[in-house]
Amino acid sequence: MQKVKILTIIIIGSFVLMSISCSKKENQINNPPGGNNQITPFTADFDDGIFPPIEMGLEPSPNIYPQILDSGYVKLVSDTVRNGVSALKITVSPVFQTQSSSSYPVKNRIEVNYKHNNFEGTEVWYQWSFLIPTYFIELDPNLYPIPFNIIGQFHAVGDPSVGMSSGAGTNPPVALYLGRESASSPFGVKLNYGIMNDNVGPAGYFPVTKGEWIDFKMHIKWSQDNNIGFIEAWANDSLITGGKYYGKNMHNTQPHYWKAGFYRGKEPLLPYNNSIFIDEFRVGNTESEVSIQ
Ligand SMILES: [Ca+2]
Repeated sequence: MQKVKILTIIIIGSFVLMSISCSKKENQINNPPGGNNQITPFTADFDDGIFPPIEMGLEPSPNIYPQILDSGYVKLVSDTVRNGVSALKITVSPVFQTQSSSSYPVKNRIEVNYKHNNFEGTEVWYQWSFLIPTYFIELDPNLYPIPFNIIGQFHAVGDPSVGMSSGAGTNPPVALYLGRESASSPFGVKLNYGIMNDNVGPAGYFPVTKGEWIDFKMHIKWSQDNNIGFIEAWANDSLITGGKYYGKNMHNTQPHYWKAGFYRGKEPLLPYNNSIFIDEFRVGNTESEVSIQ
């Protein structure tokens, strides 16, 4: 696979975005709306050391950005890697708080974002490796029976043509919820899929063993049509969706973007930190282009 070491990542703490590039050359993926164009394969292996920011700062609290960098809540590590010499460690902390609007609860979140323009009609393969450390602190399932601890999601973008200034108020059409459904349920990830008020539901589940890497692979066709859009996904090469799981996965014509890290809510602000390691984020046209083996 052609390996293009360009990384465009945006770090969010609260509403803060930073785009960072550990690039060796520019790689822009530009698909015209409605097209079925081939995309340029992409790999973020986090092996290029410290990456320089190329974009940063959003309302309402841009000053939190240097806090993230200085405090090490997002950093490259060499002691826990899936491939190569380093991976990214992301740590959520009570100091990172976000609130979509005054009617929404305050939540803790810190994520890296990858923005690429996979427009409607595009069929894309994604691979993403992550590790939940053995010291991860779980929510009490008796207090929070439906954990809201999203470690990866595709987030919507506002469509000005339909009056949307941002993606706020939309749900992620693909989201990975980490936790337990009940005290007796296994620790793992629920893959939620669909557009709110229409077709949202669990599309798959897989257990998570703390301290072990999981290679999560997705095959998605982006569409606003229930009969065209689909996802099929694998965890460590085990199919978790029973084949292609169909349903619309776009709120509008604008391409969604990937976020990974922690977004936790539906519970009081938690007093502890939690970490996740990520490595080998890949995007391609075929399974072989994103295969990690
Ligand atoms: Ca790596």
